[in-house]
Amino acid sequence: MTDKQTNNQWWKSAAVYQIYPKSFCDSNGDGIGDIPGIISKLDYLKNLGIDVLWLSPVYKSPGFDGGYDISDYLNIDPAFGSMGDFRRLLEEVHSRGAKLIMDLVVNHSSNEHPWFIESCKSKDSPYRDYYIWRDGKNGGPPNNWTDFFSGASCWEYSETTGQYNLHLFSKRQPDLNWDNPALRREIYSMMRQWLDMGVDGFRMDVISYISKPEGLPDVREGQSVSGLCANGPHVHEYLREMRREVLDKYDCMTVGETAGVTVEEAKKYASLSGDELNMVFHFEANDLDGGENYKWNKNKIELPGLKQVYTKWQKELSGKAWNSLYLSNHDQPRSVSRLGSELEEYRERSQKLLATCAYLMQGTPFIYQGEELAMTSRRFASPDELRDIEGINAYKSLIKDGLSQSEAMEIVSLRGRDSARTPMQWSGEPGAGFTSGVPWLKINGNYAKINAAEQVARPDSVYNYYRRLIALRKSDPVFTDGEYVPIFEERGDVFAYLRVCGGKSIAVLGNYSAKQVSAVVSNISAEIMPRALIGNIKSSVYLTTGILQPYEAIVLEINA
Ligand code: ISL
Ligand code: CA
Repeated sequence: MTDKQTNNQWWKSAAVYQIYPKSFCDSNGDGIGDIPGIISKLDYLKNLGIDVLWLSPVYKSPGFDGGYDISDYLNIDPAFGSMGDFRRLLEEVHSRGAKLIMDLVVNHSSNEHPWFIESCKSKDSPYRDYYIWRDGKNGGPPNNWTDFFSGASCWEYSETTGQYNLHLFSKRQPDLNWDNPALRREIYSMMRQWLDMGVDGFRMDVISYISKPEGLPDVREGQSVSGLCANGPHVHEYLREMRREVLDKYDCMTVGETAGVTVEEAKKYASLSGDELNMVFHFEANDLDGGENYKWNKNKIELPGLKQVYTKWQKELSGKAWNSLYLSNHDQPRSVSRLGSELEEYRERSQKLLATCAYLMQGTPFIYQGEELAMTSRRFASPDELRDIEGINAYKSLIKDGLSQSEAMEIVSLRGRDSARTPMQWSGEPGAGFTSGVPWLKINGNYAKINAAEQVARPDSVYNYYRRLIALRKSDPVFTDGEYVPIFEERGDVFAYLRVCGGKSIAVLGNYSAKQVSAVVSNISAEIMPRALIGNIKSSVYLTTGILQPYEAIVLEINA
């Protein structure tokens, strides 16, 4: 039954945890995280209060883009384990009352997928139209598009048939042709097989790019390939079809990764009427420091811009569509390094602040592995330490632009994707409790200090704060249903809002600066004694003085 029929929108109050399997827990010492490793940590996640696990791809893949290049959608990559291991994981997750969603990467496949291999063989292959093939133009590629990872042409020439195929990402990730009904049927059938096995839904990789613009026109001055391909002419039609053909038949949860989505588009993708997806990830917050256009810089995200984005999405989607709430993921720098403070006195406190302010807005919270420990972005010293195709290419191009090795490595460490993909820090033991072997990507050197074993045992740790925060969110419908009302909107140091529902008001206050600030909520009158529901400072003086300490967050019930 669907959520439309049952009105059981369990995903609205759920807390989701993203696992990047390669870096989560290695059970057999080969340096690569695996499914048995995940199983061994389920109690850690259960204790945190997680309802849904999202696994980044574990399908068979040559691994040129961390598994986002899939060569077999129906099997598990041997590096992660077997199908038996996967079924056991699913059972163990379900037996703890939790759910599991898979990453669905269907804008493109790997160039090693049998469909693509067949597609290359001849123009008459039944798989030819599973991909996007075109003749060249004026002795070159069909248009002037460049790919997201190398900056070279999006078109790969094939000698065999004398045509080019399109790839928005690397050339090892040819784009699938969603305009072909046979391809769509194949994908729906594959999705049904996972759902029939018991999987509880999907996170859909760059799903906003699946419908390419009519005629594949050249990018003109001021346009981008991403802008041209996002939210294409048939994307909503295809998602509605997917909803009818697949999703409506299951009680599942879907979140679309929708690069280039605007609030207007999000209202269609994630409409509460339930025609397409349950929610989407937008990029407007993370793009504030450069984003899609050009992220290889040292720009900082400033609070005023961030508040504007948060508030716009909260207000615009209210009553119409559903928000996702995330601070970072496997493509973004660590949130504490980017938006909080790495200074030892403030690192834990600022991570707690970020979580409090982000996750008490309206929407479904997503926690990226290690955030609950305030893990930091790793700084890499030399290019041979990098593993990510995007970062490696960016390093080369920064060097070409004239930067020194250390300047280029600093930027790639700050903004590249490897920095947040380093192995989970489970303990202070060698290998950080992640592996007994050599990790596939260097562990952050601070694991002796920042690790799960230490934090689980310490009541005021980030981990235990996240546990209380998740429990608080679930304790009262005001956190799911309450209206979002921004306060102190004009301030550049404080992010604050009310959640209001049925005569109840909650105030969430966060000081994003390293200074003490005064922030008295005007509608707390003398007769109303506010009660602090959670806060990141034990000796807070806020209730008596209205003063917030550096990076303080406090949540008040103001008229109970
Ligand atoms: O990481 C990015 C830029 O630095 C993003 O633009 C990213 O490429 C975009 O968010 C799409 O991400 C997803 O699809 C990619 C994959 O590499 C990412 O890991 C995945 O999250 C291609 O499948
Ligand atoms: Ca392993």
